[in-house]
Amino acid sequence: MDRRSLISAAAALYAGRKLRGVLPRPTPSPAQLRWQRDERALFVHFTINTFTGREWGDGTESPQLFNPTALDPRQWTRSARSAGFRSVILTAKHHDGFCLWPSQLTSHSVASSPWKNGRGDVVRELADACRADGLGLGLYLSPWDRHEQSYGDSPHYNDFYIAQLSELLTRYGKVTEVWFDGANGEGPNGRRQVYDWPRIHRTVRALQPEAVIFSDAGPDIRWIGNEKGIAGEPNWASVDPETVPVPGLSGDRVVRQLQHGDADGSVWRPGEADVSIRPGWFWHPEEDEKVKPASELLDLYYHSVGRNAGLLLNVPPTTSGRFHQNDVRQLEAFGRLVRDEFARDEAHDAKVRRTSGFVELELGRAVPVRVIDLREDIQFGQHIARHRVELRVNGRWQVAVRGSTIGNRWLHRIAPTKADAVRVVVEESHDTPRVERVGVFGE
Ligand code: FUL
Repeated sequence: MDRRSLISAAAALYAGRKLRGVLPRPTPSPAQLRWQRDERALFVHFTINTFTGREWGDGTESPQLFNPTALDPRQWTRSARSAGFRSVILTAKHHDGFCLWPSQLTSHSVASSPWKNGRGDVVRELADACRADGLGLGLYLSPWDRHEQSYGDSPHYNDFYIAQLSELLTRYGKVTEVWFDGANGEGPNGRRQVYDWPRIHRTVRALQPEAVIFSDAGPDIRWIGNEKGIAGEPNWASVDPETVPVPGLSGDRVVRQLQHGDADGSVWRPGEADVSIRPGWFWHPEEDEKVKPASELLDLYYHSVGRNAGLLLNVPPTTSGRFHQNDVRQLEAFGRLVRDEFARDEAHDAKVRRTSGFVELELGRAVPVRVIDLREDIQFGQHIARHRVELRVNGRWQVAVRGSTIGNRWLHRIAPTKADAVRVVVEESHDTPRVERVGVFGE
């Protein structure tokens, strides 16, 4: 590089740094804010795989196989609601291409199945159940379609896909989340499909302007980078959109960005942590005894919601079309654990002293502190990069725990410590720190 280009490169770098410092930091849209406050969504993987015992169908399955004996989406929504979930996201179409609604675009759907003599519609029944139980409706439409002949002929399949998406977004009332996974295989003859993501996003915006769009690359909600339900630490809601421009990329840089976000990221795109209550996403009878116990689900709650992410927990119906009793039992027990865990905020009548970046709570009595529940006022963006929590034990302050980001919610679990005052000190922040809430939970 010659001297002139060196100087201009240095100037550009400097301008970039300065710009980053003066550009406003990103903030959530109203839909993203609502989504973050909801915390918990239930994932429902159900399709022809439920009947074949597979995780990925290859698209050659006969629709005759789909025949739930007692489909009951109201059972799903009741369990979801009782466990504190605010929406349900259904695999309207998984990779095998079978549609759980009677799509006009293909005969590979419930309309060709014996279920309800081909007159059933799972999406409709779920939409009705969600409405009845006051839950949001989310739909997963797999871009990868192993049945559809036009797959791999990019313009044709893109038209087909947009038409299916439009059916889903116009027939069933309000949709709160549209879910796009990143799996993208070869089409027939080895042709690779190039998806038209801008058109897909435009379609969702036009037909369901209040829905959030999920994928590795957002644009509203990002995948957390693993299927274990665990967010990174730190975890920023902001990302650098250039690092994950489209779904389906892999590599350390991509995973790091998904797990942690980016303190200087220009775009607001909080993480959603998906995980299944069982080893697989779909129901397999041999996994009936492998349902995660409620205590493990509570740990996942701490590692997702408690780390500034959303928890998306999958519960797969059986061939009956209902959740298995083992899943229902653990799901409901999980709901009770969360309720008990946060039943009594010992700080609710505390005397509060606060300045920017410092909050002190006088509890008025000694409490065996077990959980500290922090919230940043993210309407104004996420800025806190490092903080610590101190407890006053027998009149002396001691550091209980150090943390990094806070965001919508950060939960610290500590060994129970009897303290009569709690302090949160922000040690580093990218802009004015706003600790909105400090909850203190005892034994
Ligand atoms: C992935 C799919 O390949 C899995 O089958 C599952 O649906 C998971 C949630 O997303 O992309």
